[in-house]
Amino acid sequence: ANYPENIDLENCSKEPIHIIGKTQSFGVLLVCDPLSFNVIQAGINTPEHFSLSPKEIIGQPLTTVLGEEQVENLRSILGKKETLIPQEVSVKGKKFLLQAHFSEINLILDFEPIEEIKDPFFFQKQLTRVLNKIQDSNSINELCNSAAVLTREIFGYDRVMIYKFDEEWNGQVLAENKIEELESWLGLHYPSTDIPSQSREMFLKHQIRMISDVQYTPVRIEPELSPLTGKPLDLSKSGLRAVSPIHIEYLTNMEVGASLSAAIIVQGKLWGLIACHHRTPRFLNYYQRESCRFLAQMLSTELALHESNNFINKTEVSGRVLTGLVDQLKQKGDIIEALSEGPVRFTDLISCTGGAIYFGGKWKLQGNVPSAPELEILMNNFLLHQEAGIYHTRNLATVFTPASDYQKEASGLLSLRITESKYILWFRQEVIQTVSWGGDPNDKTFYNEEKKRLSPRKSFKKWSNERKGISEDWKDFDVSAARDLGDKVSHTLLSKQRKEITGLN
Ligand code: BLA
Repeated sequence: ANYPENIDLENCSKEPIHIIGKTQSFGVLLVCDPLSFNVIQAGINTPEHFSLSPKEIIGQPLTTVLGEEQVENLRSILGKKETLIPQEVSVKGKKFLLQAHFSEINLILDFEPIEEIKDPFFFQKQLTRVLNKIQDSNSINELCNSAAVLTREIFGYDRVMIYKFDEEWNGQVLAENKIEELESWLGLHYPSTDIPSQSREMFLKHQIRMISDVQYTPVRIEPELSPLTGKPLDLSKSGLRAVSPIHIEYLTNMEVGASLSAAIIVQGKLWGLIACHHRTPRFLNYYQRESCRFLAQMLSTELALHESNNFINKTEVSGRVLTGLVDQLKQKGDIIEALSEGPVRFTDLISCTGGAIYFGGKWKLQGNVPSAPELEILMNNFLLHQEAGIYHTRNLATVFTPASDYQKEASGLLSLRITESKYILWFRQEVIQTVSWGGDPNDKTFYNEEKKRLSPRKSFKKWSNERKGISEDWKDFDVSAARDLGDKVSHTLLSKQRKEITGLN
């Protein structure tokens, strides 16, 4: 293909989705000067919602839309800094939910039409059941399944998925609940570029995103630049923010008519999403969206609990191994011997297929590992240049090419440097995996001449490939076990030196 220069998937993360300058059409956006309360910008769909043309509103006092009393009310609420609490207002006899927030010095007002809510306590009535279901789960898998089922029951989308990110921000569908007609995407993988970094950051901050009608006509905001700042409006905090055209094309190719995504955040990090799809347009009002956000938070808390229990269990086991190693270090004069020849060995500390110790110019190898000369080259040409004392990878050959000679036994490496001439290494073998993707991630994108931009892949049909040269990944508790052993060995070394200097025993 003939790509213009500088067009590659990196460009996805440069899509300026926060200053898109348009809104979705399910509501109306107005911008006010917070001092005068004059309307300075407006979405051009005011006629549909307010029966007032943009000309009748822009440059006019906000009272033109809301009347004296409601504006006065808004003023006093803003004074109290309760900006994010939405207010029910009426415009020409029609009811709206008004959400006010600041974007720089622009006062942004989101208006969403609101109908009489049939059962305002619908979600609250489900709460006990939701909590019980979520807290009763015995595993992360069961938990994710329950969350998918509950989300679909309560919010009624055609397909609900629990989508989890990996370390490289690729993702996988861990759980799914859907209407029968749709084909299953359970277990499928998707590349990181499908949800670029700026979109993930937005989820971390705002947690929920509704696209109520994928086939909507984007609504322009007039004038384009804020008269207060002279810049495009940052719409990050507005629920009405229009959608990146690339993503609209993506959803269209997926035959999705509406989506709702809620962030799953574990220990401050975006762990995944509750991703909901509907084949036709679907609108949830603000209160329903907040309920979904809340459900995602309950799921997040429970996931954090499962993950930390897992961590505690693993560290309990490695704690016992470490105690054994420390006893051996106290008893034996030789550190290599203490770590590799007693009833407990350093390779028992961390799940691995082999290990190596380099101490005082000598190698001690255990299990299935590369040869000493190969390790010597790895150490001198690669490990010595790593800044951190602990280095790990599940894919050594991609960062250090000579390692492709021994990738079968050593795709994964966890390295602990005690001093420049003292190393402990753990290896993990290659695990060849068949990975199924939602569409071939290699031809996901092409440059669309007509649209002058990237287009997402057309097909999301299952596509499988084999992953080679990759081991099981190293977990936080593996790294923390290595760190603990490093501390103990350093301590032993120090006290030995002290004894040698003072001659005490
Ligand atoms: C946004 N991409 C998203 C979002 C999801 C996905 C969930 C958040 C918005 C939403 O809720 O719809 C991706 N959706 C998925 C995946 C599954 C799913 C993986 O259901 C799996 C089942 N996308 C591309 C390419 C680019 C791109 C090539 O495929 C860039 C060139 C961009 N995706 C992109 C952008 C957004 C996005 C810019 C942000 C959209 C917005 O908020 O305006």
